[in-house]
Amino acid sequence: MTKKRLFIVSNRLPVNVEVVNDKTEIHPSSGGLVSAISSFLDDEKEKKLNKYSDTYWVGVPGCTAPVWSAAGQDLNDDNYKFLPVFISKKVYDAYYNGLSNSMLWPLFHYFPSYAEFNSDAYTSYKKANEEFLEVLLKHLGPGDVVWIHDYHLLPLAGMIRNELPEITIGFFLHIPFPSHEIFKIMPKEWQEHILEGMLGADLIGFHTIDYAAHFLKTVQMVFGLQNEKNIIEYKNRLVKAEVFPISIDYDKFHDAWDDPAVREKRHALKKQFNERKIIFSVDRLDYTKGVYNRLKAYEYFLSNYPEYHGKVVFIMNVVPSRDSISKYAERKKIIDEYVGNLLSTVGTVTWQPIIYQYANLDFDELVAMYTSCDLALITPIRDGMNLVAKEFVASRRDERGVLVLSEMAGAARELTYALVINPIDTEEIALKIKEGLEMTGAEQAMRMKAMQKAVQRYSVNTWAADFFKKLEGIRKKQKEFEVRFLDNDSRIELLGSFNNAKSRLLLLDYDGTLKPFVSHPALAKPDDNLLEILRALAEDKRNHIYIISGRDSTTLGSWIGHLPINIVAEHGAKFRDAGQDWQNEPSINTEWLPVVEEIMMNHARQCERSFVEKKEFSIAWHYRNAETAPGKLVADELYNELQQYTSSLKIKVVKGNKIIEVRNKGINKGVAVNRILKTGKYDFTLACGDDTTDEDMFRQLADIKSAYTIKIGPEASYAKYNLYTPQMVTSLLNTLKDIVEHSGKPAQLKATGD
Ligand code: GDG
Repeated sequence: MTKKRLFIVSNRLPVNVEVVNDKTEIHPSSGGLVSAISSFLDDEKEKKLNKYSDTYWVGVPGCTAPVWSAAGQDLNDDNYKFLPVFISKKVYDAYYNGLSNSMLWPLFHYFPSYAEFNSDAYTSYKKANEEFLEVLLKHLGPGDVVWIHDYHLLPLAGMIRNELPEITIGFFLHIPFPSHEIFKIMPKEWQEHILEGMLGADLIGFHTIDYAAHFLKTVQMVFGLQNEKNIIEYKNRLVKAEVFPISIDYDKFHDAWDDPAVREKRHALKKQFNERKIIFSVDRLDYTKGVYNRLKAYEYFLSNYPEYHGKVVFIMNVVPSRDSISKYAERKKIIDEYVGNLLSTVGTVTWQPIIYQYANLDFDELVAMYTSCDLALITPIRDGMNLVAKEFVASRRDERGVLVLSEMAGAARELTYALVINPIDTEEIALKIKEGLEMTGAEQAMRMKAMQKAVQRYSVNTWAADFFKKLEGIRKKQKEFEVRFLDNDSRIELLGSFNNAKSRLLLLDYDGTLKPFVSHPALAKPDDNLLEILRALAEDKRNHIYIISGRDSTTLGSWIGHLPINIVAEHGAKFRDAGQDWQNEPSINTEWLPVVEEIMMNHARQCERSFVEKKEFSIAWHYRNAETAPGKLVADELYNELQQYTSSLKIKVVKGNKIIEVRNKGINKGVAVNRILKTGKYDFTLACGDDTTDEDMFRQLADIKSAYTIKIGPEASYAKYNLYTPQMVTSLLNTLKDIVEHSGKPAQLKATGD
């Protein structure tokens, strides 16, 4: 097996290069992402599973090109080869501070009023992403895998895809993806550019189901693209959105309990605060982290429960961050003032209710704090995941300590045994602090053990391994989905199989497959030529023909009911075997139809030349004749309203080719084909269809070797082959008719030149 190369891409390289007193200093920086990927790679090496010959890390080095060159070979790490991206200071500032942290960060964390929409900053954002692209293009080759991280690089996957359509790309977003209402606050051009960029990846990872769902909904609202089981069909490719809750190196934190330096610091802290209960928090200085609300809640706790005066201390560590952005500098001032006030109003000569540090803790100090506190108070207003919560849990080898955690942190989805609070509810936080400080040892242990199990189960290497596994999975699925036109060889093979088969199944969609699309469904009546082909084919007892359509049974019956062929109407809700009566799919209900009809009629009135097609068990709104822009607008609105109305009902809203259709759940062409397959043994199957609804049929037949599935049109599909037009289908059927009529003499089996 030839080995691929892996390219990790993040804003910063995991190394800092500085010149101090004329000497170059190299400091590796080991953030959460580095430890996640390193421990995954080590694990793979240990198990001799590593698929990558080399791992490169692409990012901004934080120094100039000459300084970087001077550091030379010393820069290489055991695990990674570093590829620096040099961006001019001006562009970097606008890309990093101006756009990433002053627009994307606040908007994605639901602080729209903090977001600044500066078009020069967006231009720099694009420019910086282009610089990343340029470095990557110098190195990437066939078979390589790229994994891009975070909001700084949202457009990059799309840019790479334009240049290298075949490359494997994963993308992971470390912050929340907001609801489409929030996303759509930014200019339309940016929305499309960002989504297009993200959709350049094969797999897009999020921390929680909510973020993935918001992304899928946003893609639907902005591009009108639906998803099937989290898979979007975009520009003839499949793109999957999945959930991968990032984690920590559990053992590193769990084992640190016994580290002599940690033990010493823990004992010192315990001694210093004697019998006092310790509350602890640590986070970067950021308005999303809820530091101000936390202080308010602590003050409220002290004023409501005065019995705790002198018996509790809150050690609050704030880590300097992004201080060149005004919103961050303002935050610092607000916190400084609040703490000063609290100390002067509540504190006494012998008791400081709060100890506030604005500094970076080293690892030992951090774990000493995690392991000596009685309660960790983590109250972000919004947080993608929050690793501090997981680290605190992993550190508590003693199974003691209480976690008070905001429901707005991604981590709250997994750490369900925390005392979960709403971060702006001061009273609730105060109450939970009290409850936590008074919790029995037995309950603390029960909760802590349950949370430790949750963190351990999906530790950091599992996270990365899971991502790569799913990335391979979607690449495999894409292979089944490619456009492959029915060429001469395949056509001859198909005709040969048909000729040799004893029992043949022909599954034919109608509109767009046997007849081209026309301005109104009623105009698609079959012509004599088509009827003659179908009749001749049906006369051969070896052929079992099904017209399998979304149309109503009355129309289909009146058009082709006189022929000895079977009909499946309304996507399978009704069916009729040749010469028999119509039957309904049991369990179908139509109580919802009048309401949906009214909603559709209201929208049809807003969109000229659109119309509603009412069937017995389903209903469709068509806008093929409408102007493109208003058609799309009304389609989006109608789709949303129908989604809302149908969310609690057993019905499905489906977007097709210039059509929105509502029908019963569990009724589709795949289910219908499954029923048909049980009616006999077929050694040849041909299925033709043009619409998204035909994909269910293609998927159902995907594993049957003797099945030829053909998508009509140039789009990628689960079908094995594509044909351009309905005329080509008729021509193929005509050749099959010739074979039947000449009883399959081999001389007839040559391809006609379509
Ligand atoms: C983003 C998302 C998501 C903090 N102070 C000190 C220190 N830290 C370490 C912690 C932890 C990390 O920094 C902070 O991680 P978070 O997850 O809490 O937050 P962000 O930095 O905002 O990260 C976040 C994350 O990406 C991963 O996807 O969870 O939601 O915003 O590891 O330990 N470490 C040391 N001293 C400190 O003073 N040594």
